[in-house]
Amino acid sequence: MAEPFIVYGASASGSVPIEATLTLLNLPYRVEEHAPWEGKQEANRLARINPLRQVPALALPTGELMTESAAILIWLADAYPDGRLAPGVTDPARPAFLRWMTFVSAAIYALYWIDDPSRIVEREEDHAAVKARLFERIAHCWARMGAELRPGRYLLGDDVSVLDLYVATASRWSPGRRRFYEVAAGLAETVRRVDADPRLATLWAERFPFTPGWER
Ligand SMILES: N[C@@H](CCC(=O)N[C@@H](CS)C(=O)NCC(=O)O)C(=O)O
Repeated sequence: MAEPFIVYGASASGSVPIEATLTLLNLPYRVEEHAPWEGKQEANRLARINPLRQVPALALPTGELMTESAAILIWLADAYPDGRLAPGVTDPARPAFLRWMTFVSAAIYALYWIDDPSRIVEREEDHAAVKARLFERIAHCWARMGAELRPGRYLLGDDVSVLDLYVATASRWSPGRRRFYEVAAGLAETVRRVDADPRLATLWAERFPFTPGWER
């Protein structure tokens, strides 16, 4: 039997949409837990997998390692087209798919590197202001996406795609879902649909539970 996929990740992190994708595709995988934000030792343990000391990473059955959440999600959807988790290369929805996958990764997700403001600002008294501006910028990016996308049942039309899984997860990070609903009201129904997908109920419960007050 082929080696299963190995997801290097953590609950509530960017590995969750990848785990959701593997679940919807019915592909065998196991998760190796890494939470690099928990300290130097944890970060160094991850360095042997990803020298950037970040999750997610995915080991393919061939042994090749991928990092970068958007690339992993697009690759999985393309490599297993029967799962219909992305518009195909010639599908009219493909440009929008690539655009918004890259947008979530580059304009939004990458900003969380300064969720620890000491990485860019020395003075501790400035940290709260950095965080406030960071979350404002993220809300602004969600607002842009909300203003430009015209979702159907899902963000790109009638079929769920890896973009929906990506947005359903990332929109729960700070500034949080309530703010997301405010600034991108047109996308609210689609993310709620993904939250409620019965095929993902176990995954959400184990990896990113909807505990009381989760929407913030
Ligand atoms: N560009 C990366 C970003 C990954 C990322 O920021 N991961 C966070 C967890 S959700 C992380 O590992 N943070 C630890 C750190 O940056 O030190 C991707 O899209 O996969």
